[in-house]
Amino acid sequence: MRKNIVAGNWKMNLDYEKGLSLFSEIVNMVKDEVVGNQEVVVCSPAIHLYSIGKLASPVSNVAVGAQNIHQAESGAYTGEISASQVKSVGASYVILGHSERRAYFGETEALLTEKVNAALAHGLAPIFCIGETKEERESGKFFDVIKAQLEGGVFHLSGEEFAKVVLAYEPVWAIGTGLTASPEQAQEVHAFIRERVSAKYGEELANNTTILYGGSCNPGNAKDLFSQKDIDGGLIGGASLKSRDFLDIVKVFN
Ligand code: 3PY
Repeated sequence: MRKNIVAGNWKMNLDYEKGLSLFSEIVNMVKDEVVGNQEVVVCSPAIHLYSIGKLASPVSNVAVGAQNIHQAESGAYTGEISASQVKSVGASYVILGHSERRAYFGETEALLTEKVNAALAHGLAPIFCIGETKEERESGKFFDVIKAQLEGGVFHLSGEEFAKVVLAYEPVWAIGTGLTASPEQAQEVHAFIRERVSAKYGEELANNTTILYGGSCNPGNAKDLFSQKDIDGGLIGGASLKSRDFLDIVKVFN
């Protein structure tokens, strides 16, 4: 059976102390309130990773992730962080292909392929984001866009490698806009993604693939979204910065 995951994406928010205290609150609330098998992941800025990794280690179902890595092993890449460095501070996930990185940092499918390979080579599970812009949705091209992002970013992997990848459908028009895909719109795309995975890797692997929804997911809409057949959790932006809101989303799977 596939895993249900709720992952927070803190983006470039929270100074060191604030990040630590939010993470401690999350860990305590998870201990007290989570009774299901859902996995909780916090993807923090790099400055928090070491310390929150230490706080997370006694709690088996809170994992830590980064928001980016460089594709190279090591070397003269001022300002960058490698997969092995991220792994060495206790992270187990890394978000790759987020639309903000595609749009503001020019990340292409070719580059993302290298980053996905680097993550897997060092035991980090990619949370690989895909999703269409407003124009692509309105012109009806969104299935083509999503297909191309899957083919370009992760379909070069072997089945064994792909089994470690978590996918996240994040419609760009729903990120930071307060707009959310309706449960039906999201389910339609999730079912399409699972069908593409099945065509490439077979039904069993497709049924075991966790596909998250992201894009203005909050405590008010999480239940309706997560009750859809092919939605296995969420990648949470703004609502992951408030422990109560984040936990209320996590607890949809209790
Ligand atoms: C959002 O919900 O804004 C996100 O981008 C989550 O990654």
